[in-house]
Amino acid sequence: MSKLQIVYFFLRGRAEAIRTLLVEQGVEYEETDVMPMEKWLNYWKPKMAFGQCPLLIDGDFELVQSNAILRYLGRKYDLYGSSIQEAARADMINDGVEDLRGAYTVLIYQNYEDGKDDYVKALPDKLRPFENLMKDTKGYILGEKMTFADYNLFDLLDIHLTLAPTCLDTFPALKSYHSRVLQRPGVQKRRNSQNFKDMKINFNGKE
Ligand code: GTS
Repeated sequence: MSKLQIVYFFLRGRAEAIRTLLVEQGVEYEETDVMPMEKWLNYWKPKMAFGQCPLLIDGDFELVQSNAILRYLGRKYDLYGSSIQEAARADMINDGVEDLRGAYTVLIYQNYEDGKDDYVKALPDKLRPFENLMKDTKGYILGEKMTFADYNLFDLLDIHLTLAPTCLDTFPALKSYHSRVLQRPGVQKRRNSQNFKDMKINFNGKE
C-alpha cells in the first residue's frame, strides 16, 4: 500500500493538525511541497478542486479542504467518537475552530500591522465559547479519547499563543487543555521533528 501523501506548502498552516494527527496515529506519510510558485500556479493549482491546498492523496483517492481531510482521517482512524452525538460535538467544535481560523487568516494575510491590536483585544470573546465548551472535561473534546477536532483545536490555540502569548491566562480549561495535548508523546514527536522546527506558521512569515 502506498503511503498517504500531503500536498501543501512547506508551512504549518492548514496542514499542521493533519500532520500531527498522522504522526500521533503512527501513520507514515509523504509530503509534496507545491512550491516554487511557478509550479504551484501552473501545475498544482489547476489540479486542486477549489484551486487551493492542502490535498491529501490516499491511494487513488484525492481530497482537498483541510476540514474534510481531518474528518476523513477521523473516520479512517477511529477519531470521531462513538455515537452520532459525540461526532456532532466534535463537528461543532471543529466548526468553531474554522470560524476563528478564518478570522486569524484574514488578520495574518490582510491586516496584520493595522489589525493586530484590535484582534488581540477581541480575542477573549472569541476564546470564551471554547472555554465554556471545554470547562467540564479533564481530557479532550469528548473526554478520554482524542478526536480529529482535538488536533485542530490544539493547533488553533497554539498559533494564538504565538500571536498573543498570554491569551489563555484567563481561560484555565483551555490553558490546561493546550498543555495536556502538547505533552502527548505523539504530539511531542511531531513538535521535536526537524520538519516541524523548520516550518513557518504562515506563508508571509507573520505570526
Ligand atoms: N478552505 C480551504 C481549506 O480549508 O483547505 C482553504 C485552503 C487555503 O486557503 N489554502 C491556501 C492556498 O492554497 C494556503 S493556506 O491559507 O492554507 O496557507 N493558497 C494559494 C492560492 O493560490 O490560493
